[in-house]
Amino acid sequence: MIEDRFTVVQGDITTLDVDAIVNAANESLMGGGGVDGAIHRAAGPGLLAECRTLGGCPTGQAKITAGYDLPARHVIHTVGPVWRGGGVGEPALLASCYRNSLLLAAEHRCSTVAFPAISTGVYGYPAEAAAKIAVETVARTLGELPKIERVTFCCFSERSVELHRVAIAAL
Ligand code: AR6
Repeated sequence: MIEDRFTVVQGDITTLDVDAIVNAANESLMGGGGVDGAIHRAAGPGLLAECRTLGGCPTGQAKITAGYDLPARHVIHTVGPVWRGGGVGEPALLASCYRNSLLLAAEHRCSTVAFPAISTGVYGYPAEAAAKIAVETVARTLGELPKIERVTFCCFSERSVELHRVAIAAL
């Protein structure tokens, strides 16, 4: 069953020893607050130097770098949509973030990948709807990617953990 390949944890994604952690970045890929700031701080200056060479990233797409001082081997930078009420393509763009991140992880032979709750901080996406999209999109995409063994949803709050658990139970 796909959900046997899911783990939900509460904590700081920068501490996870996985093949790739996903960063909720912005289109510049030049760092920021929230999880993006935490990842750049923990990875060290090499990460920003590599990000500068990437030329940014459109919303819904993903780009990969090394993990530098992180325990994770890679960082996959994806750009979630800013929530503007839900009527301008936000759900499809958020789903693209999860799908494209996993496709890129598989291309780089990552078998363990951890995601934060993309767009649910500064970008304002409602957490419950975002958790459903995250879980459903990862489940669907993992069906095509047998070499990805484990996906961790790394939630910052207890509520976010609960929302992801409920969404997994509803699959
Ligand atoms: N580990 C795991 N999750 C975290 C961590 C962490 N260390 N820190 C925060 N979160 P946000 P967004 C959670 O705002 O909404 C940045 O400035 C947080 O509680 O980091 O996609 C970028 O540069 C929330 O649930 O990302 C962009 O400009 C989730 O991570 C913008 O914010 C996402 O919150 C992106 O906004």
